[in-house]
Amino acid sequence: MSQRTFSIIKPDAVRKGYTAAILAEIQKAGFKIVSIKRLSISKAQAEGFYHVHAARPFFGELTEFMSSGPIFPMVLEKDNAIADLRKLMGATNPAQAEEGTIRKQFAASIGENAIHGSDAEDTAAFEIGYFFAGIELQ
Ligand code: YYY
Ligand code: MG
Repeated sequence: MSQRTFSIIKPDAVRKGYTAAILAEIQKAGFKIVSIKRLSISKAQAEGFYHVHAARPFFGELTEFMSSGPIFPMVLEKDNAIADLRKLMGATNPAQAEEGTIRKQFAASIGENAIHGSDAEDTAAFEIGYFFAGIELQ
């Protein structure tokens, strides 16, 4: 069944000029790009987005990094989108990511790992709503 998920091309990948190559991987894998935009977020906005990780030791670094430059948040759609995007992304630590995954190809470290993808239906709904208004999602 068709499903929507949320993704971000993170600041490291944007800085390195990987945006188009990552979008090509996403489209090749059969995702429809429902909506996409380029913007920069504040540290407070990054903290709100990653609130579930607030108690983790890496929270400060993570939110500093996510607010360090432009990002491309996007909403993607396909059958089984949430799980399939996680597969296409590869493991959080790119050193452990499978060959051919986005993180294996484009990420340098666990902290700066090129792409975000929602991990469940409820987090996808929260994350889509955090970055996009209903009028942007038709
Ligand atoms: O969903 P995913 O991005 O694969 O990993 P999460 O466990 O949700 O962590 C979010 C984000 O935090 C991760 O993409 C990089 C960063 N992070 C980190 O810097 N160090 C860790 N040990 C775990 C996660
Ligand atoms: Mg996650």
